[in-house]
Amino acid sequence: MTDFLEDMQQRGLVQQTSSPELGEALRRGATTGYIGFDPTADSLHVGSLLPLVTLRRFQLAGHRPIGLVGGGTGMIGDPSGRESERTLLTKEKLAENLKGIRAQVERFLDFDNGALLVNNADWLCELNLVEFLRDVGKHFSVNQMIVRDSVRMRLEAREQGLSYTEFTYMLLQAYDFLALHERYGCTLQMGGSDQWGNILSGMDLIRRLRGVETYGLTMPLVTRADGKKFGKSEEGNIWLDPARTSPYQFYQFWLNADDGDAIPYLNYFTFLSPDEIRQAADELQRAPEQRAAQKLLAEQVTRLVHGDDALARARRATDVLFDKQADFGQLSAQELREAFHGAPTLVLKPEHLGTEEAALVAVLAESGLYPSRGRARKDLPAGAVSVNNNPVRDVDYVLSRSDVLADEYIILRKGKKTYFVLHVSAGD
Ligand code: 383
Repeated sequence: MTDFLEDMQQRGLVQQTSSPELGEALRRGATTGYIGFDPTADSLHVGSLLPLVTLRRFQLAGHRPIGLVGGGTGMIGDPSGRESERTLLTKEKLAENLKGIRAQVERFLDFDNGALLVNNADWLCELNLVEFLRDVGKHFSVNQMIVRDSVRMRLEAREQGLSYTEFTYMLLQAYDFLALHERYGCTLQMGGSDQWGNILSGMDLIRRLRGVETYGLTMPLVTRADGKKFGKSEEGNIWLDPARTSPYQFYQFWLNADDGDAIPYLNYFTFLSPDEIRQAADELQRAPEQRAAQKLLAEQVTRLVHGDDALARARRATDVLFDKQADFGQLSAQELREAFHGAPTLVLKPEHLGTEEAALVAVLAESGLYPSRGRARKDLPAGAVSVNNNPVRDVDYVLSRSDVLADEYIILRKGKKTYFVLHVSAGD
């Protein structure tokens, strides 16, 4: 058995622990611990990756992880860290979200070796209000609840306030810990530092009702050296769902990590040993321009989340797209799709290739890259536009069959990095 807590500490992953005895308890033997994920969207994003990786780390260290999806708590909405009241999700939307998140949590757990995946709707949705208030509510002091960060912040910002519904959230999460304690002997709850209050509430409830000491551990908020918010690119959130953030974009996100972030992220998000990470740190210091640490990071995390094949495609697309002379013709349709995922697209009918409709200036105007054909015509001779990475200066250029990559795409670029994808397809 690896020492889970020591490993977490070494990696800089421990923000708070409930008591100094946690390490001892973990060393005594296999421990059951859980982390919860609410179905607020149909995919998790990299903000939830740390807890997911931690569940896996917990299991690899010889303990039993429980991944919990919040089919019940998702109906209410956690006020922790939120500045304003959430809008309730419909039951249909919740069911859809739950499906997506469940599948993502599953990937990180090894069910053949004892891991569990549970849904708190199974017990929360059975509760009877009056009994709940008598059995559980009675143990919560409103006086204490209102000084917890999640509640206090919303009470101070009076114009936002907090509904009775969200105020109750803490009790439900506390009840979950109790339910998992009863059902599976769970004695540890982990989460991000925003979850500290909810975790303490659960420990309190178990102590009062069962006279048992349980444990809590939180992880720090992941930060960025440049002070920006972690987990966002210019285009928005970095999601774990490949349909939202393609494996290529995911790979690029990690590859672009700041020098100051690469080593902490290797510690947080990979299973590499301290020795391997130290080596990466040395290399980063010796030859920062090689970005070896970032490459290692991008490789490890993309493989973990999307698998080997997706990683191979992302690397190939990266090699080609970042080579000034590269021939885009080397890429497969899927590689192109993933690389240009989210770029604006226009459908071009195959029968229009080689005709007036496929005149480059016409397409540039229609795509919106230029406000008019005239403006495009003016810019082309300077080499401002490229087709499949080749500058086209001829104002009379007509796109033809031979420009179509992988039987499907033509990639236009204006300036250094404004891309536009022409999808050659008979459909509309
Ligand atoms: C629900 C029921 C439980 C235990 C936990 C929950 C979810 C929890 C919550 N967590 C966040 C979420 O779901 O809201 N109340 O978006 C995030 N987590 C994890 C981690 C994190 C937290 O899923 O800090 C980031 O990912 O704890 O914000 O019985």
